[in-house]
Amino acid sequence: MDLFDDLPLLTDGALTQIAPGAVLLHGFVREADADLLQTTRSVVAQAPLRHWQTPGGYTMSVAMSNCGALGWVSDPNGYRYAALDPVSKLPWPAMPACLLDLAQRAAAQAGYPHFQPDACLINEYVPGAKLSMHQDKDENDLRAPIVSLSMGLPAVFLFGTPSRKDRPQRYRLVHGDVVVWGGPSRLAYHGVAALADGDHRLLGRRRLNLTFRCVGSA
Ligand SMILES: O=C(O)CCC(=O)C(=O)O
Repeated sequence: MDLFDDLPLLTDGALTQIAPGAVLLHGFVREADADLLQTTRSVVAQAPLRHWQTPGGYTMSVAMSNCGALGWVSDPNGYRYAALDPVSKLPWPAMPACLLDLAQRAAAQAGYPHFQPDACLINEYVPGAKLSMHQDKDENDLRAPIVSLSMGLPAVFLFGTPSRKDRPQRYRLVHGDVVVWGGPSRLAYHGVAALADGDHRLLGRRRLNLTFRCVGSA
């Protein structure tokens, strides 16, 4: 059985409310996807993807980089945002205007106007890579939503509630989909199941995810 047989397929332009304050914008990026990818490639050419160590001593299966004023980093001392890339000791590349514009348009469509992200985490998944259930809670400003763009191979996104005890729902995310969550779902637990193998027309055997956040000042 195909991994996704039990998940509904929706058409571009459709919007699914996945939880209070949380929506999936199907096919939000229908055009200019190659340009967005090229822009992302130029960011990771400056700040290469790398596998962070977790505070528990594990190496993450997802490779990560950042652009924007602040970047999410992890090492045995903990998770945090940093203005400098700890590998190069340089500031993260600036957030390209087309990425900022995409994040702001998606947030507005989901009911969050005035979104001003200062951090964009770039996640690269290869087959088998996954992200365990977690909350995004390292940001100082929890009023702003999270905006998350999927490109490349499809993935199963797990989205729960702010309570770890609640069983998450599963959503199929394909190239061009955007998920936005905030308000009562801002601290919802979420994760990504192990990526199934495949061959995407632009990204081959990979999935890229761009997660925009407003970290804000304390
Ligand atoms: O890859 C995704 O779709 C989600 C990424 C995510 O949950 C995160 O970066 O916190």
